[in-house]
Amino acid sequence: MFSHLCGKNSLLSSIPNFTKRFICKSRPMANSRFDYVRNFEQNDSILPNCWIVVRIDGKAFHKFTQKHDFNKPNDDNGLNLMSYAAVQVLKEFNEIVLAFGQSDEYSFIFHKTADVYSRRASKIVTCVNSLFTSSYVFHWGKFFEEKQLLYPPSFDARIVLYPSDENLRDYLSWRQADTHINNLYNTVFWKLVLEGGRTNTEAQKDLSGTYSSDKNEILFSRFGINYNNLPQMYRKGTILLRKNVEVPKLNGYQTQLIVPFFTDLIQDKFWIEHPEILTKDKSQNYELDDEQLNHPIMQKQFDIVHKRKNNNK
Ligand SMILES: Nc1nc2c(ncn2[C@@H]2O[C@H](COP(=O)(O)OP(=O)(O)OP(=O)(O)O)[C@@H](O)[C@H]2O)c(=O)[nH]1
Ligand SMILES: [Mg+2]
Repeated sequence: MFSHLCGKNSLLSSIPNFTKRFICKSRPMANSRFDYVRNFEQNDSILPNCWIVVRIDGKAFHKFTQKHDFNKPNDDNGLNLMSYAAVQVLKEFNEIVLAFGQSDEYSFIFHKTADVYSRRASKIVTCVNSLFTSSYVFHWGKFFEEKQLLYPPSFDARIVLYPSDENLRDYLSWRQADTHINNLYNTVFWKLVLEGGRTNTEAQKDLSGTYSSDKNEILFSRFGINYNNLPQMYRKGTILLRKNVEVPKLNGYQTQLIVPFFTDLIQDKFWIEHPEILTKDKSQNYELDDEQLNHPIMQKQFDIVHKRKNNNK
């Protein structure tokens, strides 16, 4: 609309840049009698200096995972697709210092100093959720080559503030403890149903009122499974952190990537080993272990770096 005024050879070309920016970007003056409705919009800026947690959770994923024939109780491709969708969110929002995922949920932790969208709650929660959801759909075929996506999945999302580092650590410990409780239950439940000849209702009854030790015992004595030997990803969930890592086959080239960890975050050890989460210092140099090197979400990030490097040649 203002191009004749603001173009390269326009009348304004001799005016200083900051003045031009003002003239070209300022809106026309309020001239509609409907303008007052903007005053109904609420300011939903959240408190400063608090950790911001956005948690997304799959809507009716008991049905979604059934319709898409996910392995029970854990489907590696499904869990890795969740993590790869989360990687896209971390790449977009550089103030996220950690993400934690399990089952159909992911929590994203923005550093307490984050200034994302001037800390407007609905803007943050909706943008994180929609990027996560669209990434889940967009990258589906990379994880399920043979399986068609039958209908569009959706996720709910909430935003929660934690005023202290201790509260934040307790939040993450709560999610990780929940991962263990659910996974132990689901592992025994599906063993009883799929291999123990019990119906869903019978298995549910078998497990009602049992303690962890009872479930471990059923797994060991009836199915020869030592729960502690099951993959850490199932028992502890997936933690995503930013790290400077060496990209294989590039002569020692290092770059920042999003690395999955399958480890305990309840004890102090994790927080001592990764101090940058709380301090928001620069990402540390990190040497990937074999599990991380071969993990699909690392492999996909390496492919992107390789492509970028090849295109620059
Ligand atoms: N088979 C299988 N199911 C999974 C997997 N991950 C998540 N699920 C299913 O997803 C459900 C997630 O639990 P909830 O979030 O409490 O249940 P929901 O059905 O999504 O319900 P709402 O979140 O309330 O909409 C689990 O109970 C499982 O049924 C997986 O790897 N394999
Ligand atoms: Mg759910």
